[in-house]
Amino acid sequence: MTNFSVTLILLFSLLLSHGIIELEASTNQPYRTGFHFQPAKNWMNDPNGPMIYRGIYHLFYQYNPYAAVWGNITWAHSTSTDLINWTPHDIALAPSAPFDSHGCYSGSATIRPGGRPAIFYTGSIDSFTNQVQNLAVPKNYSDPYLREWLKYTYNPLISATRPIDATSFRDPSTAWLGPDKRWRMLIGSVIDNKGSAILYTSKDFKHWIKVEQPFYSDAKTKMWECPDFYPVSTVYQKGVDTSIYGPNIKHVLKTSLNEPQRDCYMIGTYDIGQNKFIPDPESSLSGDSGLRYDYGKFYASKSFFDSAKNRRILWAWVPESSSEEDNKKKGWAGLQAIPRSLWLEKSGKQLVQWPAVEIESLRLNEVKLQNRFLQGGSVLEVSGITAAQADVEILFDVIELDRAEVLDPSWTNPQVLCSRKSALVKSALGPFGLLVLASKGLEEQTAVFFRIFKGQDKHVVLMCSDQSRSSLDNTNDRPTYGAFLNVDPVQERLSLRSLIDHSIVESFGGGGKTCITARAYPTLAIDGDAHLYAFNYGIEGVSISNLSAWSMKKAQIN
Ligand SMILES: *[C@@H]1O[C@H](CO)[C@@H](O)[C@H](O)[C@H]1NC(C)=O
Ligand SMILES: *[C@@H]1O[C@H](CO)[C@@H](O)[C@H](O)[C@H]1NC(C)=O
Ligand SMILES: CC(=O)N[C@H]1CO[C@H](CO)[C@@H](O)[C@@H]1O
Repeated sequence: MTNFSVTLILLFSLLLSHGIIELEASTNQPYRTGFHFQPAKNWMNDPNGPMIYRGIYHLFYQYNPYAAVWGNITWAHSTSTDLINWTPHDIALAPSAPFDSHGCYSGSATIRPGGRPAIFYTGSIDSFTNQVQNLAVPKNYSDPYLREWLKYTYNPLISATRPIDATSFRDPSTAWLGPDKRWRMLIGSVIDNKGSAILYTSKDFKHWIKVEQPFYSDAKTKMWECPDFYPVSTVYQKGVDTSIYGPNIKHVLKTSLNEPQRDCYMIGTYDIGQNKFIPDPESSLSGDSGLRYDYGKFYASKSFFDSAKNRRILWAWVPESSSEEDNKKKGWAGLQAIPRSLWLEKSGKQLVQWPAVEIESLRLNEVKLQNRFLQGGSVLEVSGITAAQADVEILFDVIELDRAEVLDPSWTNPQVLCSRKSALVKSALGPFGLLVLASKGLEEQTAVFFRIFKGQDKHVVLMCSDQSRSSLDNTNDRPTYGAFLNVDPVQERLSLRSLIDHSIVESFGGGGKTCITARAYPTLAIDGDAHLYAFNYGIEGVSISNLSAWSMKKAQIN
């Protein structure tokens, strides 16, 4: 971190003492969030065991109580009534027994019949990180905050058996109950170099039997972390309980894959008799067309069914892009993405995600623009909001689609295409979009934008998030992310929403069909010095048919 913050603190106290601005003076911690969940300090990674119990939302998460780096892993615990404002509780699970002496790793909650929650988590049992699976239950079911958890006496309940390697055996999923009254649960692994989800079944939740063949495995993947498996409705956007099986249902299987970290999913059919998942023909984990929840920084996600609002909510860890040294200096590392509702898109070929509606209660001072023409090479400032802590929605009208650049058939990898054609590279239609966390002189900016190409038989929309100029401090990782967006610009206007929060930008293209989350650590575009612009660096003009931007209130994030 740099020493300009001292100057800023002086400036802020000066302004504050004159009552000129009311922005929170967070200048010594310019990268802490205003409305994204994070603990007061130290290291956080995977979300664990999200659930709703007696009207209270619970989020547990992987947490090191002692430092801003990974280690000594426990389950920290917070609760909320609105998914936005959170109250911290004591650590729920910490290493204490031979079956978790070296760490309480990730796991999931299951609501059993009668509304009784239970947690399955991975225990690390030695310095080689050999792993087993353990059960914990609430000490007092009458406490809606579920503040104390009891580890089951007969843990571990599941240990690795050949050919599973106990160092690659973790992250139990939420369990589901089949029509045959047997519980089922997935555990992530890699067997014979094939990334795998292993299925276990149980009659009583305590004695678990491994199903011989993997639930699903893929030789093109390595270790599967945090498998998630759930039904989605083919007829409406509402979520359904994890145990639902029957007509008008498809299933989603998600895995978290490393190098690079990414959360990939497939849509398909669940054959409960054969204990197998059969992906739809066009659904695959690998290759340029593999589906991801988010094409930026977004890992180890976990979903749960919110029975109070009949929706499925997705949580995910958003790691830092700064150096470990910087993380130690700032005293914390890791954020959670804004919880998202998710559902199956009409085509049945992909999911759609959208920030939980509760987040809109933080919106303040709407600024609106309508029917503004952005000619090629122009930038338009959106002023009147706190641009470092904001929510913005924009709808573009593209008129001259005929002039779109032809997509070279070899350009199949959208991330490579976004890197090659950064925000500064002009084409006929695009880049156009938003410059967020931007400094006044645009030395710093995170560009979230579209580019339209003419494909074989239809137009192709590329969505990019370019961090290459997001910080003047080049010790930060500043990647460019990209994905294709399945919207036909002839039929539909292009929409983009970005949630901007000091060091994180979560962007949703086409109403949530393509999502990209990025981290940025500006040195100039901090707090009151952050700006927001709409831009069009393409040759052809585009219109902003609609733009709404809001300052966001601070949430109680812990
Ligand atoms: C259980 O929780 C309820 C509600 O918080 C509380 O009234 C009760 O005293 C608790 N019971 C025990 C044994 O702690
Ligand atoms: C602009 O946005 C508002 C609110 O999202 C919507 O009601 C209105 O129809 C939009 N107008 C146009 C021209 O799209
Ligand atoms: C405070 C504490 O318990 N720290 C421990 C964290 O883990 C390392 C090794 O993984 C131990 O050496 C520390 O004592």
